[in-house]
Amino acid sequence: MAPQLTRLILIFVLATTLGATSLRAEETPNAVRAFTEHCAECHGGDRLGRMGPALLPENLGRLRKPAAIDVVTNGRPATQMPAFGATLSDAEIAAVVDLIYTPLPSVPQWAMPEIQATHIVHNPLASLPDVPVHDADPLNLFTVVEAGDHHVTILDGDRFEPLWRFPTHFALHGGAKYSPDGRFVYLASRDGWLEQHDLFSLKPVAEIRVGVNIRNIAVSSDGRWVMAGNMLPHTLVILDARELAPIKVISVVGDKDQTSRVSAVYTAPPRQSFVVALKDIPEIWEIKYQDNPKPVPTGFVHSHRPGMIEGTFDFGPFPVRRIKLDDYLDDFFFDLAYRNLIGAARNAKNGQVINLNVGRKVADLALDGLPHLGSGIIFDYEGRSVLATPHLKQPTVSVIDMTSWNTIKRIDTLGPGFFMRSHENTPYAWVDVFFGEHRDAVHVIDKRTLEIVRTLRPAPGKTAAHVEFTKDGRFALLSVWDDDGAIVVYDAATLEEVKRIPMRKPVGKYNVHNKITFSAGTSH
Ligand code: DHE
Repeated sequence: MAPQLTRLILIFVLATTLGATSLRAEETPNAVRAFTEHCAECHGGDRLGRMGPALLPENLGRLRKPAAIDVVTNGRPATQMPAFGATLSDAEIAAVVDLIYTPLPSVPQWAMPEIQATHIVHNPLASLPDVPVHDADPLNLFTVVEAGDHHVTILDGDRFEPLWRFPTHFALHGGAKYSPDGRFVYLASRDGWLEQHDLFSLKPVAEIRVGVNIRNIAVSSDGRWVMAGNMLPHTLVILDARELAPIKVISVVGDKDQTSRVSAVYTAPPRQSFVVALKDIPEIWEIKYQDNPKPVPTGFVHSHRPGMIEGTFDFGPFPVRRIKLDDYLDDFFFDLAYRNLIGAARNAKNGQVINLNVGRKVADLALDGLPHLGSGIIFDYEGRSVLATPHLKQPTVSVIDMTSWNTIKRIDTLGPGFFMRSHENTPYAWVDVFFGEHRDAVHVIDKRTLEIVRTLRPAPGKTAAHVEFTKDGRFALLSVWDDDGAIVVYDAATLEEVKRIPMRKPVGKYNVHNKITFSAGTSH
């Protein structure tokens, strides 16, 4: 071999060896490996969502890639999403973000046939007794969600003793919803399952998978329908509340054929409708469930004149009225008459008030720091109705006059809070400090003075969160949010501890009476 050729081969071999050394396999950002190690537990190995949302291009909605990199690096405040900036390199984070913006070869279909195929009736209603098999007050029961081992405990709200404990689907989220008489409880899991249980016989009634990833559910005030709002696919599903037979799937599609995840769905009893906010289309949908909805105008009705209804109407059962907004809504809340909807958007600086009768925004609210409105409450203060809500990103509670929509007070807290609760029969409102070093603290605020009067620490070092009252408002039940946790019962007048019931990471608890009477001190 000519010496020149030998030198060339040597240079080539050296170059490739050096190249390989500088790009060793373990240093190459391997997106799938990083995803499997760090993300799959919460978001699912298939990226279809588990405890965390599905991570697919069609579900990332308004989130741009640089913002996604920021979320993976720094975490997302007010969620369970941790920061990976110290665990993963920049290149690995970029690779994981590229991966989640890559479409899956196919996203599972979850239309009527797939939904129907999962429907199981465990105990037909006709086989169930007409009266409770227990002697507890059926209206003073609590449904307690235990996230530690994915169970629910039904708690007697007078004796504070568990009546029934049963396993649930993975990661229930959102409030338990009851039939208007309080007999049936409906639960939704993040992975798309809906369950119905009977609080008379203490037996499961039915279950069905309505989506791949569910947002939340609502029960109509006439007790006939359940509506589920999905994150994936982008649909609303209406079911017969008796045994969860699916009735109708509504695709969530905007004017430009864009689809949207559902932010939340709630029932509005005086309006006989479900109200739905959307994450990716700036609209609210109102869907009437009463038997014979009033005839509505045909086609597209559009008017900018004040006082005129604006929206599009869809026909047939469960007609959809669409109300256009200036901004997307992530969470919302109603006034007591269900005339106004008070909404908050994750990226917005202000809240907005939308009058549902005229179908348009009527006021902006000075609400920055992402108030968690679904966790807010209403009460009377100096003769007027006020709304109070914690903020997920600020250590404060805002108190807002519901006539002028002005903020009348900001109450400083030890950290941002998630849930605020009260009851008509107590002068106090309770708010947790869910985030930060004081997450073991709960403030008690006097509704008459808007001052914090006591700060409780039921289990130092462990998160204390989510309060709910007994039917009569005499006791407040608080969660110690730990696998080795507890429900702590306080006397709501003396603020002294009465009892501690061990539970596996109890999250939310929902009193039958307070929910079905739409108490102003709790969520609905
Ligand atoms: Fe929730 C209710 C949205 C994260 C525990 N949460 C709700 C509701 C919405 C919502 C829209 C009202 C549904 C209903 O009751 O019908 N939650 C969101 C989010 O957007 C957020 C920030 C991100 C997400 O993961 O979706 C979020 N939520 C959490 C958590 O990380 C919490 C603390 C733990 C968990 O279980 O996931 C959590 N959310 C709760 C609870 C309720 C809830 C306990 C019911 C409160 C009630 O009293 O009604």
